[in-house]
Amino acid sequence: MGLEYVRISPGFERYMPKDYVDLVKYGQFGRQMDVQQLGQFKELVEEHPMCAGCFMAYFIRVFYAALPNPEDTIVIGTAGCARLALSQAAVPFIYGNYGDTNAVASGLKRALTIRFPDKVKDVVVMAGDGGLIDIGFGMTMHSWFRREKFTTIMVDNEVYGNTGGQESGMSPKGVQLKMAPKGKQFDKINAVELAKVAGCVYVAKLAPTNPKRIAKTIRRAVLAARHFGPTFIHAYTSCNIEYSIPTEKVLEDARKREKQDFGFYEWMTDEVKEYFEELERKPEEVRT
Ligand SMILES: Cc1ncc(C[n+]2csc(CCOP(=O)(O)OP(=O)(O)O)c2C)c(N)n1
Ligand code: SF4
Ligand SMILES: [Mg+2]
Repeated sequence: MGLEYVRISPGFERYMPKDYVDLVKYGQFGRQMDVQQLGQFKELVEEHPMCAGCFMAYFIRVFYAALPNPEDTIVIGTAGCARLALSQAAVPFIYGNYGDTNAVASGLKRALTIRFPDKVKDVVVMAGDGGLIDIGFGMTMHSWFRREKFTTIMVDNEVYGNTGGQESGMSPKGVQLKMAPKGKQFDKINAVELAKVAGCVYVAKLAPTNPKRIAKTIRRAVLAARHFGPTFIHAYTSCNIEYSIPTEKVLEDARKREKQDFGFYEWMTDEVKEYFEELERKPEEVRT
């Protein structure tokens, strides 16, 4: 990790794969890219085996473009659709057992802090609704109770997508799914309020309708975790397959869900607010 590992030793450029040379020359390492320039720079994730038109895949693309220091970031994932793309990105990725992301991230973040006391190393968990709020619930909550300094991003497609359509605690009440034909009997869990009472210092909820806002939210969550404590983003990332959303209707669906359950919401402690106000006056510190 770090720019010194990413850069190619002089004289070795012609022996390295072209994709890697391009990544170092035209990519994000050591630079802050504007998400609105997507398509004009070499991205950290360019290929993935997720379903065509999957909005979770789009969200992951924006996530990588938004990372403040990708060369010093480790991403933790678990079973579920997201890891299909996360494991193909040019950022170190750790794949734990299903549901244990926040326990793995806690240990990793502590170890990195001991190993690199003078350097910033960001740890980001990205996992599904099933992984974080159902099966991994205890580990998610306890990482927040302990105030572990990393970011948790829940890619909420309101279903167990990767295993063919079981309902999760995040599925909306009443919804019928392939493997939950009777319909969901109880309300969608309020993950944002849980995160606030459990000790997160920055919490946001969004639907992926505005890439600039997604990028800003991700950067804020990573920076706040770096300095203050656990941060959480609850992102709606629809599942075309299990909710039968045709690709051309994906954005329309996101706008609809935004009006219902995913209106943009951002909450932070006073300390974090002061930090961002200060940072806006001195934006060069974003890449500290
Ligand atoms: C311990 C364990 N239990 C169950 C599974 C099977 N499994 C793999 S993915 C998954 C559901 C994923 O749902 P979610 O976390 O919401 O992610 P999505 O695929 O919807 O993005 C399950 C139950 C597993 N891999 N490991
Ligand atoms: S099953 Fe759903 S969430 Fe998973 S890759 Fe396909 S569309 Fe995306
Ligand atoms: Mg899911």
